[in-house]
Amino acid sequence: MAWDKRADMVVHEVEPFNAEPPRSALTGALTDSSSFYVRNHGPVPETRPGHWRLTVSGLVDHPLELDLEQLRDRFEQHDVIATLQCAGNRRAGLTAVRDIPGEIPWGPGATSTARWTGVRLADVVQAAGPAAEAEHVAFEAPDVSGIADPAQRFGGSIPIGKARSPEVLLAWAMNGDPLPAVHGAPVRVVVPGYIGARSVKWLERIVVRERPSDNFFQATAYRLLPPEADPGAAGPGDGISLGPIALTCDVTVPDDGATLTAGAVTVRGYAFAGGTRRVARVDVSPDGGRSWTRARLDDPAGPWAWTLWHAVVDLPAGPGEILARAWDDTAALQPESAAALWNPKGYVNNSWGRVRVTVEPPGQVG
Ligand SMILES: Nc1nc2c(c(=O)[nH]1)N[C@H]1C(S)=C(S)[C@@H](COP(=O)(O)O)O[C@H]1N2
Ligand SMILES: [Mo]
Repeated sequence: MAWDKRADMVVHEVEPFNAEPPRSALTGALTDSSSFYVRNHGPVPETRPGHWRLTVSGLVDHPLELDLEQLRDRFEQHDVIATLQCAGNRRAGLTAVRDIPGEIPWGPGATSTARWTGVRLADVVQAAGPAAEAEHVAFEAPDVSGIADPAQRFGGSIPIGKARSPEVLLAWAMNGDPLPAVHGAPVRVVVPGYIGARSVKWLERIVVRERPSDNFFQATAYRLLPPEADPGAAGPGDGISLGPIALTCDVTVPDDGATLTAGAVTVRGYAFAGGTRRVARVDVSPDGGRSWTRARLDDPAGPWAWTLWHAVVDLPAGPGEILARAWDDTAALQPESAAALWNPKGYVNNSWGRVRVTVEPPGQVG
């Protein structure tokens, strides 16, 4: 498998490489790097660590240019365990409602969790001396994407308040190993709690600005359009900008389409609240929503990591659906139906988790 990924990765596109692990791979607190989902908008750029430079410019008193060694030497090193999640995670649930041409029908695997090592973006921005008018921090990468017309390099931005938060890293290691090329080597941004698109890979430039980035992937894409909008006609500023992730959860075990035996089964899954919220409760239904059982929540590996959960439920015989729904610590519950969430680019399907199962009656003894 390309890019050192596991053999059973679900490959949506070979070039650019876009792939998610099977849902059963998402049952650990950390996702090993060979299972971690990949979301690319263009070809993986060739970057040579020795030639890599990071510039910090824009509304700063002291523009910086740093090589990898200087970045590591000048700033304190930190570890953060963070879940990344694509805004298109679980899009397949929306595509099932109504077709979404030109967008990848991600299952529940466009999310994964790793331990990231690097320096704080806050420290680097502080060293550059941000001006009083600074409101946003923009990131630019060298990979060129034909999704934008004309083709454009990938970029995005976050508000300066988030950029100053200690969890946001410029990371060169993932799960204790050097960052793999496909995940952004030599250095990527990791913005915990925000949609994956803001965690810009192959980072080359940081620009401190008064306004959000004008990059296509900030200004036009990764915005939630109303259902009647024509996505081809959408321009900069249309729709709702996506930043902090919306509360979501899904089932990782059993698999969608599994055949099981009636009786006690353990249902597992992940839940993620995004932003600065926490997962407070998860309920599981073995019978399409007629009855519900409170799931047990594992302690997350850190404040920016998903919450894994499991519940033992009594599965009735017949074709059926296992459902899962999460609450966060503002007592907000996920929306029930994907139909109500349908939007032309297929972002933020945070409806209840659902797997279809066929359940056979217990076998006769003897
Ligand atoms: N330079 C660059 N950074 C990028 C992207 C990209 O295409 N190019 N994709 C973004 C999106 S949409 C997501 S969801 C995450 C995925 O990170 P991963 O591929 O390491 O899982 O990277 C983000 N950073
Ligand atoms: Mo994404």
